[in-house]
Amino acid sequence: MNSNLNFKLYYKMKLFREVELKIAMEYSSRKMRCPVHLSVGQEAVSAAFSQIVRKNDYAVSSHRPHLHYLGKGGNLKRMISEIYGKKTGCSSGKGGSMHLIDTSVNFMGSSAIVANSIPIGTGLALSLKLKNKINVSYIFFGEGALEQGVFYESVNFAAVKKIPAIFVCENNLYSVYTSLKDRQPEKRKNSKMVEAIGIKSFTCNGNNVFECYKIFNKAKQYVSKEKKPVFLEFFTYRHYEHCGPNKDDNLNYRPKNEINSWLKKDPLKNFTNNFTNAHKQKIKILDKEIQKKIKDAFEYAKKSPKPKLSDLRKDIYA
Ligand SMILES: Cc1ncc(C[n+]2csc(CCOP(=O)(O)OP(=O)(O)O)c2C)c(N)n1
Repeated sequence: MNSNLNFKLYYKMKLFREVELKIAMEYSSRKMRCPVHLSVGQEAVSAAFSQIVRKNDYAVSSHRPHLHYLGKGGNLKRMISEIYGKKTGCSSGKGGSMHLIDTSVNFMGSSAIVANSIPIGTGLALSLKLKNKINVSYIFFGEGALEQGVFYESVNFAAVKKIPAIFVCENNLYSVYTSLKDRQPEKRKNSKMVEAIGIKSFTCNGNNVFECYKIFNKAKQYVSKEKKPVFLEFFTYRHYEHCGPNKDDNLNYRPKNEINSWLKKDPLKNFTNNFTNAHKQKIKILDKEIQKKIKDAFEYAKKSPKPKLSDLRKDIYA
């Protein structure tokens, strides 16, 4: 457990968890005026992604994009500023939590409309192929996006055109309050379905950061070698409500035993337990660094100016 990679994976998971918890804590002061979809419990996927993705790869995401943006190398100060609606935000304070975009790190956008960014990420993959680039386009979405027609159009297009797209599905079993079993045929394997459309697919335990790392690595190598797209499905669970800073287990739409069994698989807790006492000192140093980084980002965001009314029509392309 003392390899550099393990510390890097720990650092990212812990940073991601603490950022989301800080947003949750500050939310009640009513200075963040956009809805927030937190990824507490789902950190392993983005932490692993952060160690595989390259600067010139593209990424797009959904309504739950914080950790994908940070994983892609996005700037924490700019993300927190965006959530506070400030001019220094990555979308100039006009997008909010669900509409992060930062072309300086090739994070090409996220959208509140379920599945909306999938064709954009697919188009980016096509552009990479047309320009003979070695890079790939990562397309993040929840399993709810598999209930939208554009997912199938995009996967079909990617298969036919043999483009470097990595479709990343974080399957957390719920679309808002509705369980997977009420939305998709029981026992259907999404990976098998996507394979039938013509794309190589891998599934992965989304609570094991090292497994996630291995799958991202495998996917990247497959796309580079075969020049074809890949579909990845990570099984994971959100610890907080669908949208907002609270827990909503009192609503009883998720069975108690299910919640408890997933909480026991907490990706950060379990990974941290693997470090021996000899590494605790290093972990302490990393934790301190993380707290400072988050404190600085929130102070920066709070102090930053709001966009001016005259900026309202800037950055509009259509
Ligand atoms: C086209 C569309 N339909 C419905 C919604 C309302 N909505 C917002 S998030 C969401 C749940 C999506 O679930 P999933 O894709 O699995 O992502 P998760 O929230 O679980 O991360 C829904 C139905 C929407 N934003 N867009």
